[in-house]
Amino acid sequence: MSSEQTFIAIKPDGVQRGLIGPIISRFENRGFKLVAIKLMTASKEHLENHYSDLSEKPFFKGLVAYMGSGPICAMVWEGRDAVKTGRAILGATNPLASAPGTIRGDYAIDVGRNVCHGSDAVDSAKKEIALWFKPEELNSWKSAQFDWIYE
Ligand code: DAT
Ligand code: MG
Repeated sequence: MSSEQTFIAIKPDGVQRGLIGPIISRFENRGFKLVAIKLMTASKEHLENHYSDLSEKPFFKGLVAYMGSGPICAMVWEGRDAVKTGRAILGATNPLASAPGTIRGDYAIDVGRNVCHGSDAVDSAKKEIALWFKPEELNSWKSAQFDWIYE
């Protein structure tokens, strides 16, 4: 359980529904550290690259269109076990299967409008961070809360 970085993105529906603040709060409140953030309307090519492992799926075209339909709030969050814990904070892919208390379980209904993305493994997090951010956009800083969050 080392310190990791994970790529978290508030999808166009989450941005449109005013959920940037509440979603950021969940990661901040848990104790994770924000190291990069930007609002970005992604191109078709960029999104096809981001979801390349799903290119054979019947929902791929619709997924890329939805993800490109407006700005996305792209972020990198850092902390102990951040990838796995980030997925737990998000909830299941299908919001109807997500427990209340998770982001998708509290804010979404349809799988195709599930408001938030989170990396599913340390390796994919590295790839996604490199796709969405330039190295100089990642901030290296020590949070003043660090010693109150970690033993
Ligand atoms: P996750 O976003 O939980 O990592 P995924 O990587 O399997 O899930 O799929 C990426 C996105 O694609 C997901 O957030 C919503 C969409 N999606 C997945 N399965 C779907 C389905 N059966 N029908 C429609 N959209 C789907
Ligand atoms: Mg995924």
